[in-house]
Order: sequence, then structure tokens, then C-alpha cells
Amino acid sequence: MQLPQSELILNKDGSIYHLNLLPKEIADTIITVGDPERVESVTRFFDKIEVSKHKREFKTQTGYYKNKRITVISTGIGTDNIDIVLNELDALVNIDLKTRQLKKELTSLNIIRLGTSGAIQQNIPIDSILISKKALGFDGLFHYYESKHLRDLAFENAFVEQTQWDEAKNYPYCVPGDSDLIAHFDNENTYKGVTATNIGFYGPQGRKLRLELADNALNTKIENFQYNSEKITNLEMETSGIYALSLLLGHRAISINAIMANRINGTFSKQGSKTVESMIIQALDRIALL
Ligand code: R1P
Repeated sequence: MQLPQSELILNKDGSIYHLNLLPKEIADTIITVGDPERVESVTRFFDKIEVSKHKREFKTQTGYYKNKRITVISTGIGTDNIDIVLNELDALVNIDLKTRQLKKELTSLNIIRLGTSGAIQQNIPIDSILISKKALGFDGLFHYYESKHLRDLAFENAFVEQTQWDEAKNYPYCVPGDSDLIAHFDNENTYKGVTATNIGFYGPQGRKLRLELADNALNTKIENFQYNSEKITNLEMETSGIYALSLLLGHRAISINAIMANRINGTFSKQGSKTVESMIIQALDRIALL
């Protein structure tokens, strides 16, 4: 079946609509970052950059680090952007953009998020690095795809019960990261945990400036939640979407986050850029061995 122009949208030069990229411009190993300025914080360690493109919040550079071809792309903030980035990256490798047909042989990408995040447990210090074993998404993105068979319903139901989750909110969905990638990037200095992904930075993550919150105890409930000896370790805004769509599309994903804040003791990193740089350097050296 040929995908219609309204569904698979291409720019005049044949590039994919939002990312503004051609298939030959991306590598099989993709680093995603939230902040467009973080793209160059990664590629400044590259030996060579061969592609540099930018549209909206999606800045992309493809080049070589120690002979490994890598694409670095910014997603902006939120899982609504992740829906665009993951679907368009997948289209670049798994749909023939000229014939508008799905390819018979599919390509599986390695997708590595290098992000920032806030800890929701006292024992996860600021300036540490945390790998998400799984994500709990409060954003609802997964529910728009045929996905029920892939969810960890026992974990989700336990969370809903323990936190008395308001049914007016999206039902949380639980999805794992890629276990091989997690083993590859793990080391004795890295924390591992369950990352809760939310749809906002202020109210949805329990931050109160001028507005009253619907549930002042939400973060305490998230902190206290426990299922099969697992606890939620940190809050951010992209990982559940990346894990969910990677699982559905057949890509391998890992989310690695530099912990900038500890929401329990109210601290924020004084050396955030140094911590992010250290995460980038460590990750690049492991990516070179993939
Ligand atoms: C909020 O400040 C942003 O920072 C975190 C959150 O997930 C959200 O995107 O990640 P990034 O630093 O990767 O953007």
C-alpha cells in the first residue's frame, strides 16, 4: 500500500517533514538530547561532522566518533515531540520515501537518550548518572497505539492502587528499556531505576509556584510507591515515549540521565554542565564499542 501524502509528509527536497532529514543523513546509532544546544556539546567530541540540519526544535548532526557513525538529534521537551522524532526516524530507515511503501527488510536503530532529570529518592544524589531500567509514562502516548500486549499491567495497577491515581488523568503505562543496551552502558558508578515521565514540568511534577495543585501529596506517593522491591527513582519528560515507541517499532532504546535536582531534599546541581559533559564522554566511549 502506498502511504498518502497527508500521512507520510515530505518536504520539497524529499526530506521527512519535521526533522528535515533524508535517509542517507542518519546513522543506525542515534543519540537523542532534549536541548538543541546539547547536540554540539556531544558532537564537539566527534572526529568529523558530515550532516548539520535544523528545523524547529529538531537540530541534527551526523558524524564520526572513533570510526563509529552516530547521529545526534534534539527532541525538544516532551513525549509529544518524541512521537514525531521516533516515527520520523523510523520512516527514514523503514519506509521507502520514493515509492511510499513499507520496506520488507527492517532496520533496528540503537536509540540512546542523554538527558537531565530530577531524583525523587533521597539516596539518588545530584550530579549522579542514572540509567532507566523501565519507564512509567503519565503522558498517555502509548495508549494511542495498539500496545496493550506490551505493557506491564501488574506494575501499572499496583501504582494506580498505591497512589490512588485520579482517573481523570491518563492511565500510567510501564515499558522497559532494552536489556542488552542497559547491560552495555551499566557500570559501578551508575544508578539504575524506574523513571516516571510526566507531561509537564510544574504541576505535573508537583512544583508549586502560583497555582494550587490537585494533589499536594503526589510526589510523596510516587516516592513511597514500591512494587517487587522496585521504586520510582526520578522524574523527567521523554523516556516513556522513547521506550514505548522503540518497543513498538522494533528499535533498541536506553535512557541515561544526569541528575540535576533532588526533589526530596530540595537541592539543585551547581555544576550541571560538568555533570552532563561527564555523562556524554562516558556514553560516547561505550557507544564506540556497540
Ligand atoms: C525540563 O527542563 C527538560 O529537561 C529534561 C526533561 O525531561 C525536560 O525535557 O530533559 P532534557 O534535559 O533532556 O531536555
